[in-house]
Amino acid sequence: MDNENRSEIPLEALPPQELLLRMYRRMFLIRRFEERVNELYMEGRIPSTLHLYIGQEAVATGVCANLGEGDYVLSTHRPHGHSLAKGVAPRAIMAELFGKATGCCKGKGGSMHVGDITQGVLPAIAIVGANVPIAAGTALAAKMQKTGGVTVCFFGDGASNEGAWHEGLNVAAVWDLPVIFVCENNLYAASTSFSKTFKIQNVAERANAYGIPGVVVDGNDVLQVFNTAKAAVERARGGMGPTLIECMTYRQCGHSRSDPRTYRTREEEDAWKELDPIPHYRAWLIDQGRAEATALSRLESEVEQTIQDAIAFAEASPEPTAGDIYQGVFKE
Ligand SMILES: Cc1ncc(C[n+]2csc(CCOP(=O)(O)OP(=O)(O)O)c2C)c(N)n1
Ligand SMILES: [Mg+2]
Repeated sequence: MDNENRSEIPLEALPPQELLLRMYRRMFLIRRFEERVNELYMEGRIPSTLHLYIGQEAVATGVCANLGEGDYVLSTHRPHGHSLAKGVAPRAIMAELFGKATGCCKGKGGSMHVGDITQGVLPAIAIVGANVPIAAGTALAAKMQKTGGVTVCFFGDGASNEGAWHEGLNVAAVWDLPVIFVCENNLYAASTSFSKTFKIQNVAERANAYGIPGVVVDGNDVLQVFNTAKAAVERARGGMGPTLIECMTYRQCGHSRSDPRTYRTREEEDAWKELDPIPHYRAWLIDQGRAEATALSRLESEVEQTIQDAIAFAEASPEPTAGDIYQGVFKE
């Protein structure tokens, strides 16, 4: 796909310049954050396991660029990108991955539970599909309290075959709740390919069953994602209820750290790497005269420093103490 044809969005519909650059920065931050986290994991400096978001950065970035204070984001087992895109501090996420007391969940959650309620990101839930009814709940709260906030629920293609997914979509639809359901269709649920578990072409077709709009977008094109999410957020804020957005994308790594990827070919992986959202967007910004290459390189160096700072912060932070164990477990 060449950059000219990649995004057919008319120029007047493009987000303002500052936002265009901020989206590049966010995507680059998510990518490099996870690449470094992966290295730290391989060196044994980060415990537990990891589900990397590498390849899918345009989805979280394009959607969350439409959100602000008072809006909520929910994620599942692949949550680093969603948290970074909504504005959770890299230091807080890194410290959480290290299991340190300064982490966004005080070191008790780890990779699959990152989130920070002060930034509108509910700590992630690793049960596939379980965040969907909870998203309906935060959207219902916003509607009842008239906060004007919207909720974005991120999930995978596999999640849309869970019972909870259907219940959550239905209740959100019948009550016109301010929620945007964002399916990141990366073609696989762990080792199971999409075609083995769906008789339909697209998850978005299921929106019809609940009487809400369903849209399919190129999830590797941050501008398409941004514009589609913008319309869905406006619709939700305007009291017109949910939208289901299906973003077609690909996870470039294995499902988790122990995945030999025998269920897909190296050729398929290479073809998707050609569609990597970050170099495409970088080239588009330069081609369209939206950014100088030197300015982007400078921004990239700043991001590297931010990540380095987050690692140093996490390493220097204290471990949780035994006395902390019951804190944050029960409501005071
Ligand atoms: C209810 C439930 N069943 C199974 C699992 C194990 N599991 C974790 S991730 C995953 C695959 C989910 O696929 P998808 O929803 O497409 O998300 P992706 O991993 O592709 O981002 C599975 C089966 C789980 N965490 N929860
Ligand atoms: Mg998937």
